[in-house]
Amino acid sequence: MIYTITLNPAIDTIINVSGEISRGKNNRISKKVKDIGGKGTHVSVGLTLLGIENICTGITGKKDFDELNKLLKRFNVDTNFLLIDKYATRQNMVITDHSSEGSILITDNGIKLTNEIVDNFISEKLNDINKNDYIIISGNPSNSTNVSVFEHLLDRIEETKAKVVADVSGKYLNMAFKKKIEMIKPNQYEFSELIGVNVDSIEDCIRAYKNNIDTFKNIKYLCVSLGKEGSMILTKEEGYSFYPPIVKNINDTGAGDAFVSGLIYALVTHKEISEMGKFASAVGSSNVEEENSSGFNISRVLELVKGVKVEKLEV
Ligand code: TA6
Repeated sequence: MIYTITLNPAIDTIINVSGEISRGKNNRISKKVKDIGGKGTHVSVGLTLLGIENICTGITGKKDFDELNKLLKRFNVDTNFLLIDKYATRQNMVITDHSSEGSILITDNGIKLTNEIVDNFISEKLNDINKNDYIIISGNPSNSTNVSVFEHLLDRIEETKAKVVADVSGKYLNMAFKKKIEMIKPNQYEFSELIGVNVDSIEDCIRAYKNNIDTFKNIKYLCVSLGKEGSMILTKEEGYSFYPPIVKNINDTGAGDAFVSGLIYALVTHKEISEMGKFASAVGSSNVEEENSSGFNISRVLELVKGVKVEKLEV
């Protein structure tokens, strides 16, 4: 079974304004919708759309969770969250306009997690996980959560020998990096922060990977996303870079999560690495063309995958 874990899920309010948003003028709302937020939730939507059975789990506040759950049920996502009394599911905002320059993301903090909450989560929601399962930790816990609590979660999961995919950043990525992880997906800034070397291109990434090969010994697949520069997947044996076709940027919030759902689909259906990156790039590109942050258009993915350029890398 595949479990996604969202440690800080959200309900996003997507606000579309007419024309190009700018300071000093009245940016009038042309459309406002509620959508799924919080990364792992988006990965579960993607996997469900791709026909991959998964359980969408995580930890959130009880208040307002029903609204998030209803949004997930629209995609027939199987949910099983630990709900914390006295807290609410956080509310984020995604602002889009007609500039095709990308969205503006404004996020609330969320609940401070503790070891006790993590232990309750594991015993109530992940009690049966084992070495045949995949655990997709996508999205950071709230900033107020001590990194030692995140390490506690990783250690509890490591005991089960389940395979872990981590799409987290900052201090949480640095922590995940120390553990035995199947796949991590930093963007170029997170990758630069991880290895302490500035990375601006695919070439920089390869050089940095080769110069730090020992530090990646616990990571089977290193996937680095470089925005418009494309992405790359490196293992000890081989590496490829991927360049998606240009698409109209309606809303790029959620594209990284859609990309992850494409990676996981390819991973669990045993695709070659060259195919894994092509498919994930097409899924991410299809997501960008959608007004909402969650989901993508499957038939559009199958069209876009033909336009993804792949280059084999010397690793
Ligand atoms: O990746 C997209 C997204 O999940 C948005 O839907 C928004 O909720 C945001 O990221 C949350 O990011 P955070 O890092 O605060 O969990």
